[in-house]
Amino acid sequence: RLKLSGPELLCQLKRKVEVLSLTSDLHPFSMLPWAPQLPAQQLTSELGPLKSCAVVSSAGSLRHSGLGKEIDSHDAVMRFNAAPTSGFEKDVGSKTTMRLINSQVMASEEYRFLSSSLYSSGVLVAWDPAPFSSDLTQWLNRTDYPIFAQYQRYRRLHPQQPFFILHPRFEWQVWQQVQENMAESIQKNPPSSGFLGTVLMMSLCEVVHVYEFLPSKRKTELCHYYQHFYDAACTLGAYHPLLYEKNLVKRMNQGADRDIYTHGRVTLPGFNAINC
Ligand code: NCC
Repeated sequence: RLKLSGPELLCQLKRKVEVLSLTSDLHPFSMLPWAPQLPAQQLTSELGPLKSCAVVSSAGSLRHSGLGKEIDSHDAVMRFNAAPTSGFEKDVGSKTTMRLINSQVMASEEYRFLSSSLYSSGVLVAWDPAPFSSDLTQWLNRTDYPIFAQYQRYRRLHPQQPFFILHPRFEWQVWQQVQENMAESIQKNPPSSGFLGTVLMMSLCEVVHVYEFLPSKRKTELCHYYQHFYDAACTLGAYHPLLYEKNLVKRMNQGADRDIYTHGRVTLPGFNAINC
């Protein structure tokens, strides 16, 4: 199969992936009594366009990076799941514009989704590993975790905070792009939050800097910068096709290789900034 160049990959991603979120008028959600809790508008029409954006992976290699100031200098900063800033400002910054969370974080007791202040700043965006090519009704009745029950509870507690749910079509469109550009078959599990968030930001921002998704010289088996837990699978992937996602990001990077080594920094253009 033909191996696409970086610019070709970027154009393909732009052409074939659309960031879609659930809206209150979308069938079958529109039939449900809690439909009015869903946003009336698409995430992309509410949040963009933005100039410079930072995507902060949760990797252990952010420790001792000193990247906090650089990360905060962006117009918008995206973080993931239960990743905190408090106590780690020097390395990861303190600004949180968007937080992308998986449905496990919303549903498992240990993450205190309904009670922790961690989730209450910025815009929340949630996703659930929906079955491949299932329709929305099937998904609604059989989500991986109880994302919708938790969504309703959270919305009642924080009615003013913007909170979007990604359409499963988006996650599988991204997966398809990873698969189409790899020589081998990849596991049929959705991409990691990190890669979904990167593509999401590429559709909102003029330029996206992704931190420690491609590991720097600080590469470590420490899973997260905020926990004392060691597992190389966090960086290389097990459930998610993480290694393949990273391969794709490496090929699309427009920054210098040196920036990856020193800062764990990748530079990607926003979809509106490329001419295809
Ligand atoms: O670990 P997680 O992701 O929250 O990390 C966010 C994103 O950062 C990138 N990452 C993280 C660690 C690391 N060493 N290298 C990295 O590149 C990845 O892109 C990752 O997506 C997820 O994708 O949602 C994930 O969530 C966790 C977990 O559910 C949450 O952290 C809540 O604790 C998953 N872990 C487990 O299910 C045990 C993880 O597989 C993926």
